Amino acid sequence: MSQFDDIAEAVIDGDEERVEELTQNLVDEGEEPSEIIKEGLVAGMDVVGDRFKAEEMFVPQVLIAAEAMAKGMDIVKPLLADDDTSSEGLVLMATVEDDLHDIGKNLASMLLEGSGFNVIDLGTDIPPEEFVEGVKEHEPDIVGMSSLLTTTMPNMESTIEALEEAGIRDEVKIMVGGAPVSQEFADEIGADAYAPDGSTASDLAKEIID
Ligand code: B1M
Repeated sequence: MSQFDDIAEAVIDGDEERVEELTQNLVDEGEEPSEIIKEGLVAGMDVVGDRFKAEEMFVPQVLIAAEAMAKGMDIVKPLLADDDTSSEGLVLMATVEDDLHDIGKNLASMLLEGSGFNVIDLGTDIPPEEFVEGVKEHEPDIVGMSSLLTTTMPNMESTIEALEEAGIRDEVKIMVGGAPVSQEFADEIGADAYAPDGSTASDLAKEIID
């Protein structure tokens, strides 16, 4: 088993200390930060995502694994500035108004960071006007919206309308995600992309800003 596989396994096990130790070892050996992220940390989290979908892992384990992955990311992130993955673009990410779910958003944000994007996370329960302010202030390439409740999905549309009213809709690409969201819904509200999971989010993010 490679050292990357060891990191992936430690992420799956949610073993923070081992993730930190193994990640640090690879950094000390001069391994590329982007490779550590892709082949170790994200590879582990991909397995966690698959097992969650297959109901072989449950929310508490997903959270523990995500925290373990974050420990590894903390070590490699500062090194990304010297690495060629540092300039994919800026994503402004948030969960929409009235919705407090953030596990999926955080996961998608980490995977975006892992593939070289800078992410500004506004948090949860973010009203349209805060998205507008965020876009004006940070000038992101992409606005990412997450919603986990059928009752908050319409707030994605209100956010797009607010960006239109502010005259800045066309300055950004809009990506939406979250369990009840679909491609059909994304099309209906005029989003540029729908990501069913975090890995797709990073692939799509690259596509839509190209
Ligand atoms: Co809530 N909750 N919850 N909840 N919760 C759901 C979503 C629900 C389906 C449970 C159920 O009834 N079966 C249901 C919604 C029903 C509906 O709308 N039809 C529900 C409800 C009703 C509620 C409350 C109203 C319950 C109550 O108080 N009566 C309440 C609402 C609070 C609020 O938001 N205002 C509530 C509260 C909570 C907790 C606070 C207890 C907790 C959230 C903790 C937190 O997030 N910090 C919670 C949880 C944990 C869940 C479940 C169990 C798990 C959600 C989750 O984190 N999944 C959920 C049931 C379920 O899904 N099994 C449920 C794991 C996560 C990795 O997946 O978020 O889908 P997900 O993210 C995926 C993709 O969707 C995608 O990437 C991720 C994977 O890679 N993705 C993106 C997500 N966002 C993205 C953004 C992107 C790209 C991809 O870019 C923009």
